[in-house]
This record gives sequence, C-alpha cells and structure tokens, in this order.
Amino acid sequence: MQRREFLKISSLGIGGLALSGTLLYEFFNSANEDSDGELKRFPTYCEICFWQCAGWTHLDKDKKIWKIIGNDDDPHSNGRLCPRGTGGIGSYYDKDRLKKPLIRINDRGKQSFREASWEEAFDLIAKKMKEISAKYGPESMALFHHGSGGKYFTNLLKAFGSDNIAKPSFAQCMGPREVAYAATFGTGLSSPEPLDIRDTKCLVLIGSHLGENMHNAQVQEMSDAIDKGASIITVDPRFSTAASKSKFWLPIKPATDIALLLSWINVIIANEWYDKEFVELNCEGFDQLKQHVESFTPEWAFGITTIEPDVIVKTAKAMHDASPAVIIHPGRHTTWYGDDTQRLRAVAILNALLGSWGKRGGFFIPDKASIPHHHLPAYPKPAWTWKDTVDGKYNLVDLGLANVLVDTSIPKKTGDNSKVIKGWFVVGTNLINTLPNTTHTLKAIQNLDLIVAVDTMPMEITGWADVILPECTYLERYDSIRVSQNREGNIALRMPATKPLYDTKPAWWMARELGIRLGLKEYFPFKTQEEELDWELTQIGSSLKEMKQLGVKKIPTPDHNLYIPKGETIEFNTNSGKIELYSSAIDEEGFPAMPVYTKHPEPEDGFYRLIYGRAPMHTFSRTANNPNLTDLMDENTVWINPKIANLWDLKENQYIKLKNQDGIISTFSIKVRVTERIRIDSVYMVHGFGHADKKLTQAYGRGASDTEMITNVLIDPIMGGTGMRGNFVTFITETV
Ligand SMILES: Nc1nc2c(c(=O)[nH]1)N[C@H]1C(S)=C(S)[C@@H](COP(=O)(O)OP(=O)(O)OC[C@H]3O[C@@H](n4cnc5c(=O)[nH]c(N)nc54)[C@H](O)[C@@H]3O)O[C@H]1N2
Ligand SMILES: Nc1nc2c(c(=O)[nH]1)N[C@H]1C(S)=C(S)[C@@H](COP(=O)(O)OP(=O)(O)OC[C@H]3O[C@@H](n4cnc5c(=O)[nH]c(N)nc54)[C@H](O)[C@@H]3O)O[C@H]1N2
Ligand code: SF4
Ligand SMILES: [Mo]
Repeated sequence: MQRREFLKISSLGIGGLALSGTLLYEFFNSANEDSDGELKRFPTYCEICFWQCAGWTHLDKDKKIWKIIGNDDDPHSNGRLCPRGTGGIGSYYDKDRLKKPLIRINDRGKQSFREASWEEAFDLIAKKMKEISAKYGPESMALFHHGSGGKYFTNLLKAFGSDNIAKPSFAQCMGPREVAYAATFGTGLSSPEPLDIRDTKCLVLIGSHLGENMHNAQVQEMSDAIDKGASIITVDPRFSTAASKSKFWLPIKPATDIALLLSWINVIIANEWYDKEFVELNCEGFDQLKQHVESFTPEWAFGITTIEPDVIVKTAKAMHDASPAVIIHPGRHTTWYGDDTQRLRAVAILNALLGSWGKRGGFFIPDKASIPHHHLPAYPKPAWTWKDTVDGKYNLVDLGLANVLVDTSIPKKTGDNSKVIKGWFVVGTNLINTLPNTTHTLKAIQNLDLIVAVDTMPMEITGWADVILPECTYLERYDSIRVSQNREGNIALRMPATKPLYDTKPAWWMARELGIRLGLKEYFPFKTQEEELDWELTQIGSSLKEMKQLGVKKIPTPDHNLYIPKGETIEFNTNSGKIELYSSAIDEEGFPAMPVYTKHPEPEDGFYRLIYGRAPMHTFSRTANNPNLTDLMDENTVWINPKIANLWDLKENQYIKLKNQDGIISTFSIKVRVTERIRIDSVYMVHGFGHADKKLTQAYGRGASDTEMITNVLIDPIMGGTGMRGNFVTFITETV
C-alpha cells in the first residue's frame, strides 16, 4: 500500500515538473533564497585543484564562511568534495595570506617588501611594461599561469602584443599525453578526461595513482567500478592505494614502462586479442605495428621490467576479456623520463587495439556547452613567440612551454639575442617549486627587468617578485563560468560568499586596471565580472540570477552520441583521417612513428631513483600552509624499502637529508618511512613540501622538497616537456 502510494506521488511529481520549466525554476528559487530574498548558500567551484568541483559555500549565523559542500548536480563531484575541497575554507582563514600589494625594496630574492596602494603598484608595473616594450618589444613580456586568474592575464598579455604564455600544467604535466593522443586519435583528452570508468570492466593504471591523486569523479567511479567487479591492474614501482585495490599489481622497474607496453601489444596481436572489426574500420598502420612489435615478447620485457612473462600474458588477457569496456588510463602528470610522448603513444595504441575508443566502459565522446564571449578587437600580431626560439622543434605543440619561456629569459652568451624575455607575470603558479632545476629558474629571474606575482599566499615565487599583487581567495570572488567537457554539456558558477578579507582583489579586476593604464581598455569592455557573466549567460538563455540559484546547469547538446555505434566508421582529425597506429605526424617530425624502448641510466651504488606523487589531503604546494589540511598531514616522508633501510641502518621516523647525483643536499630533513611498499631501487616522496619561505608559518621547514632534488631534466624531444624522474638520491644521516 505504502509503496503504491509512493509510486503514485513520484510519477505525479515528475509529470508536474516536466510540465513547466518555470515551475522548476521557482522550485529552485525558493530552495536557495530565504524569505528576504537572500541567498542561503553561494555557488562556487573549487580552486584547490584543477578538477574544479562545483559546490556550495555556506555561512554561519554571523555570516562567516562555515563550510563548503558539493553540488549534487555537478558531474565533477557528484555532490561530494574531496578532503582538500572541504578543507578549502582553510585558504580563506589562513593567517599568513597576502594582505596588501607589496613592492620590493631590496635585492631580488632578499624578501624585503613595503606595502603599497593598488594605484602605486599598477602604475609601477605599467611603467616597467612600457619600458620593456619600448626597449625590446611587447613580446618580451611573458605570462606563466595556472588556475582561474590566468584567463584575464592572458587577455592582457595578448592585447599588449605578446603570445609568450604558458601553463606548467602542460610541459610539466599532461603535455606528452595530449600530443600522443592528438597524433593517434586526432584529439587531446583535455580535462576531465572522457573516461567511462564507472562502466569499465578493466582499468589499467600505469603510474596513475587514483586514490592518492584525488581527481574526484574518477576516484568515485573507480570505486563504483570495483564494486561492480571490474579488474584493476596497477603498474607502479610502489604499492599505491590503487595497487591495494587491484587484482594485479605489477611492481615495475621504474623507467621501463615502454617495454611492458610494447610486450602487451605484442601479446595482444600475436593472440589475436585485439578488436579486429574496430581496427579494420578505424585504424591505419596495423601491419607496420604488427611487424614492429614482433620481437617484443614477454620474455624480452621481463629482462627489462622485472615483470614475469606469465603476468604480462595474464594481464593482456584480462584486458582482452573486458574489451571494449577496458581503459588503459592515459595518465595526467606524464612528464617522467623524456620519452614520454612515445610512452603515451604506446598507451593510446593499446586502447585503439582493444577498441575502447567511443565505447561504453572505455572512452566516451565528450559533450561540451559553449558560451559566446563578447567581441573584442583583434589582438596585435606578435613579431615573435617562443616557437621562434627553439630551432624548428616542437611543431606538434600549440600551447606554451613554461620551461622554454624560462630558457628564453636567459640571454645567450653568443649569437642572436633579439628574442629575449625581460618581464614575467606569474599568476597562480609557484614556479620555484613547480619547474625542475631551480638554479636555472633563478638564473632567469635574475635576468629580468620585471617580475610580478599574483598570488594568495607568500610562496617561494612571491619572494622573488618585484611587485606582489594579493588575490582574494576563490570563496571571495567571481570568476569566469566553468565550461568543461563531460558526458553532458554543463556550466558552473563561482560567486563570492563574502567580501574579500584585507586589501585583496580578484584577478579580473587587476588585469583590467592594468589594461586601462596601458591604453588597452577596449579589451576589457565590462566594468565588473557580474556584468560580463550576466551578458554571457543571457546569450545562452540563462542569467546570473538563475545560475546563483542552480550553481550548475546541464546544457546537453541535442542528439549527442556518447558512444560510437557498433560497426560505424568515423573521421579522426589525423593526417589519414584514421586512428594512426603508425603516426605520420611524428614521422614527419623525424621521430620514430611507432614507440621504441630506450634504456635509461640507472642509479649508481648507494643511490636510489627519486619518484614522487600526491597525497590525498594536499595539492602541490598550494595547500601546504592550509591550517585545516596541515592538521591532516603536516610533512612528507621518504619511503624506503626495509632492505635498504637495514643496509643504511635507518630507523622508522628518523630524520635524514637527501643528496642527489649532482651533489645537491636538501635544505630540510625528511622523516624516514620504512615500508615494503616501495622497490629497493627507488625512494618515494609526496611533492609540495619543504617550503623555504618563513612567512609560511605552518609549512616552513616541514618535510623536504622533491623539486630541489630534480636537477637532471629529461627533455622530451617531440614536445619539449620536462621529464623529472631521472634523478637519484642518497642519504645523509649525520647533521649537516
Ligand atoms: N617536483 C615536482 N614538480 C612538479 C610536479 C611534481 O609532482 N613534482 N607536478 C607538476 C604538475 S602535474 C603540475 S600541474 C604543476 C603545478 O604547479 P603549480 O600550478 O605551480 O602548483 P602549486 O605549486 O600549487 O602553485 C600554485 C600557486 O598558486 C597560488 N594560488 C593558490 N590559489 C590561488 C588563487 O586563487 N589565486 C592566485 N592568484 N594564486 C593562487 C599558490 O599560493 C601557489 O603559489 O607542477 C608540476 N611540477
Ligand atoms: N590529492 C591530490 N590529487 C591530485 C593532485 C594533487 O596535488 N593532490 N594533483 C593533480 C594533478 S595536477 C595531476 S597532474 C595528477 C597527477 O597524478 P597521476 O597522473 O596519477 O600520477 P603521476 O604523478 O604521473 O604518477 C605518480 C605515481 O607514479 C608512480 N611511478 C613513479 N615512477 C614510475 C614509473 O617509472 N613507472 C610507473 N608505472 N609508475 C611510476 C609513483 O609511484 C606514483 O604512484 O594528480 C592530480 N590529483
Ligand atoms: S578534487 Fe577536491 S580539491 Fe580538486 S576541485 Fe574537487 S574538491 Fe577541490
Ligand atoms: Mo598536473
């Protein structure tokens, strides 16, 4: 009786809502407004990492920020934030925040600043920019950015006349993957990656350490897939959280993944375990690939990877059995050993052979909403960009390379020095900790005429700035609409839940004020971010008012196909229009058209390969001082295998220093964690610790910095990314 009534009510309810869009809107209206028409909670999307989960900021009865929770309609979070997102309020309450604009008063890097007004800071920056432009050209200003504020400064730089713009999330992160997938499937994967993890039957994680890498929906979907019986295969020299949930853990010798991938391809082709129909219809170069991998047997790979031949065969079979509902995870931070584009090509090829592209449980075809932007005048064409400084290399890349911008900031001893960078904007990226080879980064900084840092915290990079512009946190500002791909097109709004603390301002305002001082006002037509958002939202039949109620709005493209119908051929955006197992684009650039394994140097006696990764409660260095998150984890540890610990007589929790192959000794000590979970040839630490800026009262001196140890940089010849895992460390137990 009860159940029947429930059914009656719910079907009536759905019918009623479906009848009237206005009714639905009124329903939400009343849901998020109190009787005085004030918002009960404020839509936002998280800035603690780049997954950008949408949520709601709640205030307490004193109108102070109280908590942030996920937005149920958001496909990035499904209503649940990760520990970092929940702890995001710590970034608002952090006592060490930047509070006023600061101007340097002493030598660069000496950390002496005086407070300034916004007017003075802007006037100084505009004056210096004009000087640089007059002397060297506008191209000599560069922008490094990560996070929401970058968009506004990108507009400023382009209007000024420079396209020397880069995000470290490309050449230090997913660049090799994007180039490899573009070469194979004609498209990069972007973010969030279109992986149908929730319906997969087999997920292969090569280094991707989901569970420690907390990219929200992926972690949730992996957990759902495990509940539904999916097999997880984890390839990692470390017994990661993901490995602990896996059917197979392959503790591979680091730097040998390409050999494993080639032998998987060998086994899958030799046993005819590939998707014949899919390959025939959609792939180019199968015969060449077959021949290419003929000698890469499991026995061959065993000698290189230390993974037993029968395990290689069994895991290949598991992929085949699940096919096409199988995902060889494309990874994200992929700049490892310098041959990264080729490694990711091998991953892409495996996915193609198993027919998982465009299939349920494999890769779905993403949908994306589109928001029209207000028409701006054309940007001036720069006389040169970083691409003109790399001797014709990296043609497959169309995004800036942060490391190349650094190189271009160091004048050459001889030869043409007409293309040199003299000024940096650094917006939301802590370059000192983010780029490998810190000495090189500092050398570039010393050669600059201007360095401006836009940040929320006094980080290593702000310590080197001439002018520091304090941004308010994401909880105190509007930003642009989040438009990202997913199963359904959707948009999300970020709005302030409260006024900015101190004398802090949003990035859009800073960029506009600078634009006005540089005579570029026409590129900043809106006086406020609200005005711009409302204009944009109105173009798509929504409004700022509506988005304040909803936070997230689904805007699915009619008739969007999430999967490629079986037996259908589609056109890929490659030279041949097919999935290229043999890459003609890479071939044209003079590199092997199919991946090859090359041996990498190994640690000398007494040294161990330094590998690094993430901890669930921190994001790089951006959370290291967050009081809520340091409560959960306040230092990193160095993972050392018991056999090695014995050899060195190292005890659990003992503090040691690390020394790398180039004799660099870590500034701070790090606690030893003795664990079987790491191979004997490697040590592991979480990135983002060992802060050297005393203004970070929680983070200063806690743990050690992996970046400090990364002085050997392995440049990917295809796309210019910085491989960072070719560094070896030894232990210093006495106090130095
Ligand atoms: N050694 C080593 N290097 C690495 C990595 C590694 O694992 N090890 N990982 C690489 C990867 S995958 C990536 S994506 C990059 C990431 O590198 P970054 O993007 O540089 O990451 P963070 O170190 O968190 O630096 C972010 C900076 O933004 C500031 N910030 C935080 N919130 C805001 C805000 O709202 N506004 C503004 N203006 N600033 C804000 C923080 O205070 C901090 O200074 O690093 C790469 N470099
Ligand atoms: N909690 C949290 N989550 C995050 C972030 C964060 O800062 N904090 N950052 C986000 C960002 S920007 C990125 S790019 C991703 C990065 O996260 P992922 O892309 O998942 O991971 P990677 O940094 O590539 O790889 C780290 C793992 O690789 C293993 N590894 C090291 N060397 C080798 C090797 O030679 N072969 C193999 N097979 N494995 C190896 C390490 O043991 C470790 O488990 O995480 C994202 N998620
Ligand atoms: S995964 Fe966590 S830190 Fe990243 S955006 Fe989502 S809630 Fe924020
Ligand atoms: Mo990243």
